[in-house]
Amino acid sequence: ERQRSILLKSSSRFPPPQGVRLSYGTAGFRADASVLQSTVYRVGILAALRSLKTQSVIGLMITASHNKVSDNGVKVADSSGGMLAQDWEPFADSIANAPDPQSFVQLICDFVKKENIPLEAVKTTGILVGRDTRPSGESLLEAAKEGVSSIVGVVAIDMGILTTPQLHWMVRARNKGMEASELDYFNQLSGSFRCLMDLLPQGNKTNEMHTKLIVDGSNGVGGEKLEILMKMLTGLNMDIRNSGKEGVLNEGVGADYVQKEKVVPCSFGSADVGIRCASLDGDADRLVYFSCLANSNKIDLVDGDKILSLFALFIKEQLRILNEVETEKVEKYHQAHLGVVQTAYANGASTAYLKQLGLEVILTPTGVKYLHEKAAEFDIGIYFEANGHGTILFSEHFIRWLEDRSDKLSLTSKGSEQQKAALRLMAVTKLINQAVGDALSGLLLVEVILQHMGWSIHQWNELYEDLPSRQLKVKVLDRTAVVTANAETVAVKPLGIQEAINAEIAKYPRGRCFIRPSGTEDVIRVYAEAITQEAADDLANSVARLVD
Ligand code: NG1
Ligand code: ZN
Repeated sequence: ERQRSILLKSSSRFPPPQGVRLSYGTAGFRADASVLQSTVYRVGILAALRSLKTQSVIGLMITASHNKVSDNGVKVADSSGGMLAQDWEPFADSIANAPDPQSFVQLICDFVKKENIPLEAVKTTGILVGRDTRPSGESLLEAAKEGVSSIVGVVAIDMGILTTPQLHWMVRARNKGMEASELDYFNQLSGSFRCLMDLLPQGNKTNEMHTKLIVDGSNGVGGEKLEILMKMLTGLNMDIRNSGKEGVLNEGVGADYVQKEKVVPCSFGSADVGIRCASLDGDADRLVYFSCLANSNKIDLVDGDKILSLFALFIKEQLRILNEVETEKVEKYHQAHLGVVQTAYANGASTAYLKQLGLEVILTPTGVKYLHEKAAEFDIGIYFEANGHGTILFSEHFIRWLEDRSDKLSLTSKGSEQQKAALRLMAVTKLINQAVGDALSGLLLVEVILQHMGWSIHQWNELYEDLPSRQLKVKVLDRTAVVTANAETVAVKPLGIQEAINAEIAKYPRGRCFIRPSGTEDVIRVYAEAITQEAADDLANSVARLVD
């Protein structure tokens, strides 16, 4: 009862906006920052309840990622460090849209009862709250804290400005009983990076041109964090631009812009031709690479699919070395189950390449939560969206086996190729973020693998040639009219539309096309692929007309 009156009182200070319907989409709530105060406050309460339910630390992140600076958003990092459990999403939707304090508090009480949420903390609970560099973040963070502390017994811990993956990493680390400050994060990344550098094959010294990297920080939080991290690293020659000191967040810069428009971001140009470049998004959970072309603002894009391919190749190679067992006496080796997870947006050439490497490739619907979930089913699961969000997950079982194996190898064959392979894999498990896709850790892994292979960005890019593709979005009144199946590759509604799409596809050799409702914008997205750019454009345009 005391709890009820606290909630009534505090929620009356956060009236919901009129006439706005919000939904916990692909990546939490997103909207114009001016309407989010009440939503963020309410998500603070949700996070606090989640913390009591799981009796663990939960995260709350205020960001709208690659969207424009006047937008903002809020999402919850679950106790594992991953996305909020999907069965709580409907509750998130209903509380965000409750029209008044009474109905809001009633929803909370009903949910607490239904979910059997203990209203006291037995184990370590608490909410880590973070935000990106958006100016609106400061007051939204206060609203989140108010929400959290209106649940008796749960405290909000203000982590300040962070990248989204840093916050997820911290939640995961806390719940594993590990140290989880920002410095711990930087120490783990730089330490494991150093370890991989020490294990580079002899003689793989690439020339100066190949070692230089220029990073586009999207005028967001990623650039400034990378500057700190860079000071802790040796063996990398990095020039960080668009780190937010001037220039507008995500405007003409960043991974989303570079990947969708396929042009150079601001402050890159002809002087950078031939040099390896990377681009982060506004909250640094996406990473793409590119190189500038001479006499043009176009780029050679090296997208998430190619990062995935590079990672897959490296891991596969280390597993192969590890499994080169000379005698039967050595214990039976572990057939690590390595798999990759993509969405329908993955370039068809990448999927063909990965399959040709003998890898198991799984498609899921768009949204990190789906990819992550699938990847977690493997011993080693690598997932990436084409837009550059992805990571590598290692199962606990595999990590234990690897630790054991590398202990034994250090006794029996210290310095052997096998021991090195084991140590490399161990370092990768620490370098690459196990909670969520992380542009900073991904960048370090790409860099060290390129040095390992002795490759330039061009050699990497030539692993396979992307099929020309086109992505369009069509503004519609009701995007829910489109319903998809089979990992979004088939539209089952409106009736008959898939047959019409198929008829278009049939006109183009190696044509592939699908439509789906966006989870973050009021649009239907159209994706098309074909053997020429012109054909891909035509196919996308004619299917867009079917949707309109
Ligand atoms: P929607 O708007 O559902 O397509 C976009 C991206 C997703 C994901 C989310 C969250 C594409 C085609 N879609 O989702 O991959 O990153 O935003 O940020 O890039
Ligand atoms: Zn992002």
